[in-house]
Amino acid sequence: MRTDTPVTIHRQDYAPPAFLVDRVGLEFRLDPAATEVRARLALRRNPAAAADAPLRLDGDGLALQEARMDGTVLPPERLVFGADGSLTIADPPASGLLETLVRIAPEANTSLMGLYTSGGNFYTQCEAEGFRRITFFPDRPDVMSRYTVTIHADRLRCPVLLSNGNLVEQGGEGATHWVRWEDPHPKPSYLFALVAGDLVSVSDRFTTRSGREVALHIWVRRGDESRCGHAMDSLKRSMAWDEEVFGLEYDLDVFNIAAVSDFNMGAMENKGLNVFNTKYVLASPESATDGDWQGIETVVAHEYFHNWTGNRVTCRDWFQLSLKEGLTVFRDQEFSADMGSRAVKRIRDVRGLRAAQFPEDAGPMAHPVRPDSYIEIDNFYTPTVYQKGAEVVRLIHTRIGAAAFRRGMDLYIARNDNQAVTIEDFVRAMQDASGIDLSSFMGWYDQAGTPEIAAEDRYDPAARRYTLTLRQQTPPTRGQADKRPVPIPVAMGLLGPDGREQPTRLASENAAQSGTRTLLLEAAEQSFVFEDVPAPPVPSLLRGFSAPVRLRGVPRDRLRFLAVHDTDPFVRWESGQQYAASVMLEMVAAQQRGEALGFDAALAEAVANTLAAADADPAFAAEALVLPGEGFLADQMEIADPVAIHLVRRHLRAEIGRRCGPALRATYDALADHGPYRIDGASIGRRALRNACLAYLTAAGDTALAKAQFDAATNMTDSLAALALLADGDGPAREAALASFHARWRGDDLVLDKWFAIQAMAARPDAIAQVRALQAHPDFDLKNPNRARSLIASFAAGNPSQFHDLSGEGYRFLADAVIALDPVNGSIAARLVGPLGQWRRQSAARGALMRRELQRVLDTPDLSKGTFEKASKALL
Ligand code: B3K
Ligand code: ZN
Repeated sequence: MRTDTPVTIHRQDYAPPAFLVDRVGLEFRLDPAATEVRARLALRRNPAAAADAPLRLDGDGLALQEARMDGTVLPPERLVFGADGSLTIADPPASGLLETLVRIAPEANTSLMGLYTSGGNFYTQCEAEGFRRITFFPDRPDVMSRYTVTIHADRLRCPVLLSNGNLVEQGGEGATHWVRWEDPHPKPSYLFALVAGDLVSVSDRFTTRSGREVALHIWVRRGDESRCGHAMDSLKRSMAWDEEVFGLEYDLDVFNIAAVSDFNMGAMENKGLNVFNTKYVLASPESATDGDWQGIETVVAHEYFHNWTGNRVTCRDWFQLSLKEGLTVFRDQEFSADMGSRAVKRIRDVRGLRAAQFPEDAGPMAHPVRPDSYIEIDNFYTPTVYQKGAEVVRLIHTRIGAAAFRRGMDLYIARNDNQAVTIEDFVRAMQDASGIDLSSFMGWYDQAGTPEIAAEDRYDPAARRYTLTLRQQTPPTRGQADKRPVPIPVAMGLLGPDGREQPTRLASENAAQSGTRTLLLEAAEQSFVFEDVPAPPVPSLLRGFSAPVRLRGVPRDRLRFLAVHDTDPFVRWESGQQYAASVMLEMVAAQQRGEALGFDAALAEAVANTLAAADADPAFAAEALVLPGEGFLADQMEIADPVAIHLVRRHLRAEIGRRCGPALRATYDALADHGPYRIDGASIGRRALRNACLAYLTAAGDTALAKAQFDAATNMTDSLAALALLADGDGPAREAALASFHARWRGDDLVLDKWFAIQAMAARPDAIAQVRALQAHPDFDLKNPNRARSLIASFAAGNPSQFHDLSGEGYRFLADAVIALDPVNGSIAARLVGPLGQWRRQSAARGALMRRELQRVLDTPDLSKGTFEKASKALL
């Protein structure tokens, strides 16, 4: 158990920083075991803070060698060290130059926060609070400074020395050399970066529309150069897109990306020097799937877009995190939609939101997009802050329209450039640019929980009048029992009995409108009256998923109708999914009662229709073919039954595979790719559809086809799709395929991650024994976040029927992993706790076992505060 109770930070307690730091000079002497960091801070009292506020500098694990103020050594009695690692300087002057020298050990840093080594090279990660592990500093985003960074290092071990901004000087003789980087833009400490080592670059150029020549470099380990093309291409397309869509240009002469295989998350937007997980840089057709390909495009764009939304305009405090993350996710979503199929992109994003954010919003870690408190900010880089945050930006976009949104962005940046601001500043800019009162939209930022809406309608044939009543309510979440209504834009249309879209006229309007319109549901209940409606219509609601809500109670006959006829592709897909979900949930109930599992022929019919029309848009067809996932179904149940859900889904897949066998096989054969391998939207869509067919055919018992595809595959998408299906089954084909895949890819970390993940997610009765055995595999490395996630998180989050095995062994495995990982990397350990927190949604027997494991985690000595926060909140 922790002996202290970690401090909770509250949003309401915000106070401006006591001191500002206008300039920072950093000087590094790099050494894996003992790096020296000399910092010169030009400080002055913040006129906006109390005149006697102390000069407190954050620090974490720093060994102070010396400290001077304006050249004079500070005596020990003026240096007050806090238990949290901080340093307070007694009797500070109103302004002055503080110089400190500290020593740190990058090679001993397994947390991957601050300065650390990976493969003998040096990398940093500072967001959110890692800079304090490098030097003493007011490590908070509202202290923005201009940085000059000098790096000294061994010339042979570290030929490449990088930091933010522009390279301004270099030199050195003999074994060591040095470089100096200057970043002309003021920035918060979390955007500081340093990369040094034996790296090679793939380079290109981009000319901005005002004529700035930008050198682009992607820095990788020797041998990885040939796999950077897609990342570079994505970067150039992102730069062009941001100019075209938002008028935002890059603002330095160089843009560096460094790829590292030990990294806590996807990537980091440090000013001018993005650091990326290799997973989001390196790709070749043989080694990366289409999903990886799309992930690279998205993440490269996301980090690049942060240059304006995050870096030039940053967050006042970490409660405002969604100011940069929600907005930047919205921007990367729009970018990807413009690069490929908008409808398919939207479907995927909504799938992701429902898989991760909806359960979070209904669980113990539910928090508003702008949280009110935290213990460890690292725990709040969540689907709620990112994905729901992006949905809220989208709501505003929908409400005020694209043109006003663009004006709002211009205003937001013009007003707030080089400042650390709040979510109110963003909403105010959108409001001022549009002239539309957006004050009630703050409810979306301040209330946790997923709003539920329901529709009721009435048709009056004599008056040709149609009345649509919409109701909303948000379920209570911890600490927020009563919720007020939020403004919900409901994009909608009306379909006539013939399935055709009808023009609509509200009673308040003079003329009818054609196509989609948006109703604004602001109250708990509101009625919308449509005139001149010739026949009882079917309403198509929430087109394009116009708000992150749960739409309840659409009758099945309407779902079937909409799935076939609606003009909006999202609603067509959604209605098919909701129809299938409602059938499946009924089957789960039957399974629980011990009744035989029937089959709803409409599901096979829908698959047949999808296949018949698949030519027009294979990627959409692939999305439509996939049955709702196990997590999505569990999230619809008060008390989930992961085993019954799994059985039902497997049963249905086999049944559909049998009933639609010939059509599935015909589509599968017709889509065989004989030409050269191509990565474009159309080719990706065809592979997705073909592999969706393969999944049904395999479920129906034809494993020979998967084996043949695995043996013949020349790209990772097809190879992995087949391997996953084989790994789910039994028999010699399984073992042979896994062994040959391992033998072929043993030298490639990113592919080996897939090999671990596929086995962790195989829903076989021996899954727990398998993951335990894999943990002892020589290629397993708990210290590497990608590898740890590929086994542990893939099992706990991606294999629900086995994770929730009634023996409780799945829970024990996860808790053991958290306990082992916590002292190594607390931030990854904390993120693994999540699945155990869902105990309230499980049966009493499972819940008790889950709580026991959470308690065991909590009882562990010296737990990190992040893991403490997750485990203790989960138990509440
Ligand atoms: N801003 C980083 C995330 C940092 C996470 C720190 N625990 C990546 C991104 O969202 O772009
Ligand atoms: Zn981001």
